[in-house]
Amino acid sequence: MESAYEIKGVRLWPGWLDRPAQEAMVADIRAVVAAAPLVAPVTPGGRQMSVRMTAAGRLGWVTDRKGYRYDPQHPQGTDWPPIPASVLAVWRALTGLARDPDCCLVNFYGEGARMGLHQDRDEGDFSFPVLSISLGDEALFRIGGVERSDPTQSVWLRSGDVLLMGGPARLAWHGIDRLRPGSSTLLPKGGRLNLTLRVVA
Ligand code: MD6
Ligand code: FE
Repeated sequence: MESAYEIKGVRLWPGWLDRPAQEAMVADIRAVVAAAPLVAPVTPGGRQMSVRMTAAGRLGWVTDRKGYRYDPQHPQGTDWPPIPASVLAVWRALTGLARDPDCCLVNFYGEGARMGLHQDRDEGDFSFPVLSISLGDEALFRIGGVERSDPTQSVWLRSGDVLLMGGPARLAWHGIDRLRPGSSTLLPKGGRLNLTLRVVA
């Protein structure tokens, strides 16, 4: 692993997961997706998001015409599968918290997918951080401040990188501008998985 560093108050651990750990985690996420299939979410405003999404844990974050919310069930009407132990281990190691996350949101980026600048603020208790794990193709992450108009910086997230948004950076605006297709061999058909772990309270 390279050494950890901070960018705009966000802590980054480049290469926290080595290749075997990444492969094991992908296998665990495949099992999650088998139980809770990826869906193409629609924003409350009716726009199709370019990522496909599912979740694990007590609650999953969903969006549709009715709004953004945490829901105890997948849109298909089943409970979400449990958060894999491999994923919980990263949360426990890097947050040091006794409290486990309620939600592991799973975002899949195919070619051309992106994530507009946003804040994660549907959780209800911002004293807990959000932890993010990147798997597969490299992605250009943009991070700003707590005001939408604050200046931003960009960093390429690579497979195995882990990022923690906590403290003053918890409500920072952030997004994914683009992927670098073909930059990783982790997912045989390409693309990127991003896992975000949240305490919903
Ligand atoms: C992504 N990440 O990396 C998008 N949210 O694909 C996020 O939206 C995110 O990296 C909250 C905390 C950390 C993140
Ligand atoms: Fe986010």
